[in-house]
Order: sequence, then C-alpha cells, then structure tokens
Amino acid sequence: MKAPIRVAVTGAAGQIGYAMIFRIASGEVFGADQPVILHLIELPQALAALDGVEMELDDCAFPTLAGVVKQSSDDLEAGFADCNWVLCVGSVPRKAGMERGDLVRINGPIFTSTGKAIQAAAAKDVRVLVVGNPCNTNCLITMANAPDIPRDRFFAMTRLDQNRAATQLAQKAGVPVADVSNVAIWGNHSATQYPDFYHAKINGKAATDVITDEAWLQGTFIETVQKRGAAVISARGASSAASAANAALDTVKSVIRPTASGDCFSAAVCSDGSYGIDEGLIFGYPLTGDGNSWKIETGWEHNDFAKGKIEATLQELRDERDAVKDLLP
Ligand code: NAX
Repeated sequence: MKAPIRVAVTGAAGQIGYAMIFRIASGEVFGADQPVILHLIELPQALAALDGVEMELDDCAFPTLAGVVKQSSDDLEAGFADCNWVLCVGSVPRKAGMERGDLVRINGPIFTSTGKAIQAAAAKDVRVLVVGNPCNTNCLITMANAPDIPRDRFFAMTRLDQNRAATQLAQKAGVPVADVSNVAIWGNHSATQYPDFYHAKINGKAATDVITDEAWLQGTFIETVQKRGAAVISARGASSAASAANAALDTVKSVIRPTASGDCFSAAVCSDGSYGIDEGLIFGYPLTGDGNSWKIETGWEHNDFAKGKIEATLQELRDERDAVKDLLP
C-alpha cells in the first residue's frame, strides 16, 4: 500500500456528497493500492448528519479508507489541511424563483474563503474541482483567491454534460455509449453550454456521418443536454445527484489517468486565450492528458453555428465574472 492521500469533500452530507464519498473510499477512483483519508466538510448544522455518514463508512469496512476527518465549514483551513484533492460540492442550490445572477451572488462568497483556505493549508500538489453552481464562476473565485497555486490545478465540472451528450448520441445512433468518444462541452455549465457534436465520434467516425439528421443535432440534441437537469428534477422530484457524483469522479479519473488516443474529456479550466476566449476565464474545453498534466486540444475548426454557440456561452461567463468582480482580488 502507498502512503495515504487526503481528499476533501465540501457539502459531504448533501445528496451529491453522499453519492460520492463511498465510491472514493472504495478505491474505485484512486486505485485499490491507494489509501485515502476523507475530509468531510459541512455547515455546522449538518455535522450531526456527517456522524451518520461516518458510521456508514465504518460499516463498509473499505480496506482503502485510511481515516475520516469531519470538519465544520467555520474552519476551512483545518478542513483542507494537507489535502491533495478538494472537491467543492457544498453550496446553496438554486430555488424556485431565483435568477442565475442571484445564485452567483449568494454562492460566490463561499468560494473566496475556500480559495484562501486551500492556498493556506492544502498540500503543495492540490487539485481542486468545483461542482457547486454556478461552478465555472465559483471556480474562478476560488482560483483568484489562491493566487500561489498554479492555475492548471483548478477545474469546474462540465463532465455531467459530456456524459449526458454521449448517451444522447449513442441512443440516437443505436449503439452502446462506449462507442461514442471525443465529446466536448464548450463554455459554461449552464443552459448556454455548447455540446459539440461536430467533433464527436461514433465508432471512430464523425458523429455527423452516423447521425445525418443535422436539424436534430442542432436542435433536440443540444436542448436535451442543456435541459437534462430540469428533466431529472421533474421526474425524480430531486436534482441529479448520483449522476453528478459519478461525473465528478469521472473528472478526477480523467485528470489522473492518460486520455485514450483519439479521445478527449471535458472540464472547464482557466483559459489561456485558446479559441479567442478571454484569458483567465474558467471555460469548458476539450482536454487531453497523460495522468500528470493536461492540455487544451487545439486546432478544432468551428463553423458559424458553433461559433455562435461559443460566443453566447462566453458572453454569459463574462457577465458572471463582472457580477462578482469584487470577489476577484
Ligand atoms: P444538497 O443541498 O443536497 O447538498 C449541499 C450540501 O452542501 C448541504 O449538505 C449543505 O449543508 C452543504 N453546504 C452548503 N453550504 C456549504 C458551505 N459553505 N460549506 C460546506 N458545505 C456547505 O445539494 P446537492 O444536490 O448535493 O448539490 C450541490 C451543488 O452541486 C449545488 O450547487 C448544485 O447546483 C450543484 N450541481 C452541479 C452540477 C454540475 O454539473 N456542475 C450538477 C449537479 C448539481 O446541480
């Protein structure tokens, strides 16, 4: 067995946290030979629920679980101490009647203290994945408040959108989802995201050669992916949790393992100006990596339809950034 790594999860008693931490503890994400110490962070009023979660973790008797630290969000430095990964799930969910702009202002301040505490206390190799919405802009705030941490360590989650898009393409083509690759989500994790079917592949062929109904791809496909979260809420009576947790763990796996040849994975990362996106925005791109470092895939050509979609999601992210300017030192 290797030396343990430390993985922090904020909002650990919430529905995504609950769906996530058992899988991390099981060894599925970091490997059967990699012990993990879980740092479970919650609001003070939810700490009692974490006691129950810890009992259940005990009762799973996972050989890879080397310890559990429970921490109130009142002391984030203690929560993030020596952590190698920080998964930022905890935030206030959007409620009926709440505008996206309201959510940005409500959740933004959580992430100033998150960024500062990560910089002050986390391990030198820390990587940060922001799931709590609006996740791109929350990630931007976190990164801006942790200026000593290299920018390539920060990710916001667009993987649930990637997974949703892959399944929609597979179902339309009548193939298993494993046959779909190279699905990129451009821009914001929001209704303006652009799920890029033009570069997706089905059995190695262009998805547009397999699914020739371009009107469906430009219309129903994109809308289904963009509105899938709302469809789950209306059917289940609660928001996506298991699939969101799964997507977060898929993101971690994609960062720490090499990308298969000809494939990519989606996450929002700090823009280096690629594709004309403002440098420093947290923007969804196609990425590839070798398990240690990653890069934005370059040279993808976009037609006017795609350019219009990318411009719209870029503008939304600019507006979100402007709304939280006071939180960006
Ligand atoms: P829940 O309300 O079930 O859980 C959130 C948990 O976070 C609660 O237990 C709460 O006590 C805790 N919390 C709130 N503020 C906190 C703080 N400052 N520090 C620590 N913990 C805090 O929500 P859940 O369904 O788990 O969703 C969590 C977040 O994920 C929401 O912001 C949601 O919008 C976002 N999502 C993001 C997705 C993505 O693809 N990026 C998809 C799924 C999900 O909608």
